[in-house]
Amino acid sequence: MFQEANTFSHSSGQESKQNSSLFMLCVQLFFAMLAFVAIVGGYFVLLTALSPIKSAPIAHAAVIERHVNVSLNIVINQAGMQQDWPAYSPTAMTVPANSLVTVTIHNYDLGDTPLPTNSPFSKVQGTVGGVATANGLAYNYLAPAKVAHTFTISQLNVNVPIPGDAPKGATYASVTFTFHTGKAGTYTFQCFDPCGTGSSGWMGPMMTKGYMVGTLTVQ
Ligand SMILES: [Cu+2]
Repeated sequence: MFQEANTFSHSSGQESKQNSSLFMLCVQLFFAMLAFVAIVGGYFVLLTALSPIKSAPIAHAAVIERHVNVSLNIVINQAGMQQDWPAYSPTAMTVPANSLVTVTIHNYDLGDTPLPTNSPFSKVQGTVGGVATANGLAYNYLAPAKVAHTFTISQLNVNVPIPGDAPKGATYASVTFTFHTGKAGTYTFQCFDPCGTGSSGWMGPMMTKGYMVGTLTVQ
């Protein structure tokens, strides 16, 4: 009995040594697993946190790739309209948001209405590349005296002066430019060249919807 107990106690001492190293091994394993979980978990947390940032430019680029073309005329003395009042035709356009819009304007109202010297509206602004093309030639500025109209969206800082000269034999001047639309909304496009009536040239068609003032719906 004593012997047994002694043996037991003896072997128990060995066992407790083994147990303690086994315990240490378990502790080490536990911490190793904890570290593993932390690293793997941390990786996925980081991946999740970064993924919107990584995917955002791609989504943005995909959206901006939408590219539409719109045609706009500047007409005068059309049936049913005030005599000698130039007008955009149409005066309502709808384009997609966050997109590129290429506008082609045919200006049938030839002849210039000079802008004041140093008018900011003689500069092309807010278009892709800061340029427009008139009758096949790129430009970023027109001499104030050589402007017939402008296509201006103040809210989007877009301004394109439109020449009053057509190529020989043509009945219109052709102007093309591209701009980015931003968020959806209702914008006004209008002329800032004093082509209207009154001593200032700012009355009549310049302030009347359906003439040199139009609505751009971005949706
Ligand atoms: Cu005008």
